[in-house]
Amino acid sequence: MKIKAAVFRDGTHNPSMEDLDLAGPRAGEVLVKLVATGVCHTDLKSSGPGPVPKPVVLGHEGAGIVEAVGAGVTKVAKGDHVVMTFGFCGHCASCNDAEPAYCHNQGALNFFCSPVEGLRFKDAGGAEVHGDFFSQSSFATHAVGHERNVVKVRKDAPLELLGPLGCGIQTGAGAILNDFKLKPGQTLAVFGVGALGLSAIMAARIAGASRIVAIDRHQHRLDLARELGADETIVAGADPVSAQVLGFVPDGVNFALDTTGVLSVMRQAIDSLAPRGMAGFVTSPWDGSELSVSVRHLLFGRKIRGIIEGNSNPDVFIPMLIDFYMQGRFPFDKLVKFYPFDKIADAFHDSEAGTTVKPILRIAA
Ligand code: CXF
Ligand code: ZN
Repeated sequence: MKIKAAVFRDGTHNPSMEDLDLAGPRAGEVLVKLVATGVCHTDLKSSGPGPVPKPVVLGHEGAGIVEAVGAGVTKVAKGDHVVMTFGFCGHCASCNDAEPAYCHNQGALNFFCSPVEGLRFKDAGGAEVHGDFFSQSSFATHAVGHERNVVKVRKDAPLELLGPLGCGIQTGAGAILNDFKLKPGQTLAVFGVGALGLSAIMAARIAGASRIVAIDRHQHRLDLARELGADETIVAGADPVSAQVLGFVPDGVNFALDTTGVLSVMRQAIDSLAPRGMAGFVTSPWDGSELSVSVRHLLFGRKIRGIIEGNSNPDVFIPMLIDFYMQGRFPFDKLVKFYPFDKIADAFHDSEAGTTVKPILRIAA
């Protein structure tokens, strides 16, 4: 079928809006007419050098309406409202253990954009364009996902808002609720309060955290963090942040979440931990550089853990977050600014600059 999509060709944040031919849905797949899609920092990084081949249609926080299903699909039907999430294989050891975010085939299904069945898009000249980014490529009027990474959602929720639950929001909230399993009375420091960090703070409030410390370079984000549940805020600057966190929570925090992937910040998160505390990180330096830690500090039962996609089981966790939102307990709409689809370059710019926490592109009414 003919669709419109944003095609990243030259390593910049400026895609061309193009007419493409889309193949599918194949067996097990779902064709979604997109209503809106979030923009995540992984889209920004993936438009440049790295593992994602070009030209490519990016986008991995799609929300829309099922238009057609391929052979054998039983999970959703035409007309269902869905959120598209990350791809996973469904048959490796992690998937079998219901931890699909750690799928052993994660790279192929999310970043390499070259499915064995062949590329999904052709441009106006008949040349191939990579798709299947995060098993969706949602910067487009239509996207094809596998039924595994398409989550049916309640129809009374505002569909245009829901896409970011597929990645950024579930990553932050899931780190707290699925991975840390923070208990009432425990303490948390969040390093970097963009979409992930703010989602973590809202989730920690739901879980009953006794003290939440937010750290960021931008005062306006810290103001929002306080509004959403942070008790203390720290403007990251010259002084070691860990000393300031210990000023608020002298024993150290039970949990520290780094959302920056900046090694010096990750080290501050680890240095803020109480004995037996856990530091989680949700992204890594794109260049693969390594972290130095004090082994003596870790010896006291402290732990460091990588957390992908909030260790979420999306079919369970995304509807749960929507229920929290509808109950007024998880107001993630406060993070969002909407852009028309053809202003995608502005959305990328504002996300990179930090002036918009979570851009959402409106694609159709
Ligand atoms: C990513 C984050 C880095 C590891 C793979 C998954 N999530 C999406 O943005
Ligand atoms: Zn993402």
